[in-house]
Amino acid sequence: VFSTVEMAPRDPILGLTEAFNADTRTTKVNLGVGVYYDDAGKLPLLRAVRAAEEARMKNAPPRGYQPIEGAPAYNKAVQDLLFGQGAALTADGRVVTAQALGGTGALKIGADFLKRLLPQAKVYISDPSWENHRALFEAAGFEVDVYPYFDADTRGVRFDAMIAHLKALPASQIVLLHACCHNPTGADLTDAQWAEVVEVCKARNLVPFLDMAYQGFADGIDQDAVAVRQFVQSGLSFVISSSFSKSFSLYGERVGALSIVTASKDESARVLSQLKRTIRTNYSNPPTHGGAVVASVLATPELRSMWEEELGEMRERIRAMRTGLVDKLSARGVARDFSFVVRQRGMFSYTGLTVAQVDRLRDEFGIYAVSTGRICLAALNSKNIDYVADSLATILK
Ligand code: PLP
Ligand code: TYF
Repeated sequence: VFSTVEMAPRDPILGLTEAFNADTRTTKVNLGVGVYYDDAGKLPLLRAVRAAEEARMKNAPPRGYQPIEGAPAYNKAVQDLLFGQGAALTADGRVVTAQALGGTGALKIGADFLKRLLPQAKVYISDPSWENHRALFEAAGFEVDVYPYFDADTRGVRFDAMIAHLKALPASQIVLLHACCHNPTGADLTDAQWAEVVEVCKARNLVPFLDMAYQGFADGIDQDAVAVRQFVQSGLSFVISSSFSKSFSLYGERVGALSIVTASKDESARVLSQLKRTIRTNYSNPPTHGGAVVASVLATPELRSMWEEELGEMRERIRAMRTGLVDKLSARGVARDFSFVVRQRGMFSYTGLTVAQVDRLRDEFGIYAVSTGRICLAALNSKNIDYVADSLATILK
């Protein structure tokens, strides 16, 4: 039966890591995958996570099935982060949250749920977007199209074109928006621009789907939730996928959530019942450990402040790498203006490097970037930044 199976293309980003791992050069640097490494180049295990894990293991909890939508304490903690502690809409029962297998799992159950509700809708993603967005919504049966987003001249957002495009969409179309720290470009909307997007979504009766994979990586937990909070203010119903992969450095534990903001408590009950059906046919119920650790960190004041401090350290370190890289490039006489790297937010920057330059970086210097020119600033550190700056200066001369 399998003799006709053809080789599938590799994931462009994860495939890069395979090539990086096979590279024997000791100076190699992986700026490809979106993972936060500390200044020693290691994937951190956060102190708050470790403390919560130790406490949990000491209690040796049984591993029964979780509810289909995950643990209530976890889902409540997710809501408090997204909407703010004690938000009115959570108290009013207007949010349905289900623990999911990372942000990707949240997108998947969100997509499956919406496909049954709006079988004719198209999904609009930013141009460009995270590679998996298109693949995932297409796999759920949707046709996927793009709205203008990145401006290669300013390395910011083509906001007028984006708004014009959204304004021209028919009602009930699904619009996927990066809530903060846009992947892959690092170009985010301002608060005032979000207000306009919210306005258009409301006027055009669009279905906003916010993807929040990097809360806390731009300016702070509440500051990065500005888009979410503005949508709440508008009274619109919308969907959010969120992830703790980055903010808790729990990538492999697969901890995320899907939250759906509805018009009423009664609507929430019906939505939850349908969402549970979607989850049941995907994976039945989510795993216990990662969600329990996150919930306990968020609910235990000492661990919570420890986590906020560690998240702040990650955010500040990325910022320092952004300014460091820009300064070092200019110190090396690179004429091109890279100041946009400091304006961009989160882990990534669309650098404007060409495919040929990316190839050269890899072949000559063992520095891996995505072929689109995307680099992950969170992979730079005090030991490799000079080497990266030297190499970039060489290929840009
Ligand atoms: N959405 C965006 C924009 C991402 O960059 C990522 C990155 O991993 C995800 C979703 C997926 O998150 P997770 O790794 O938790 O599945
Ligand atoms: O964009 C990134 O690098 C991260 C990690 O299929 C990632 O979001 C990349 C590709 C993928 C899953 C995760």
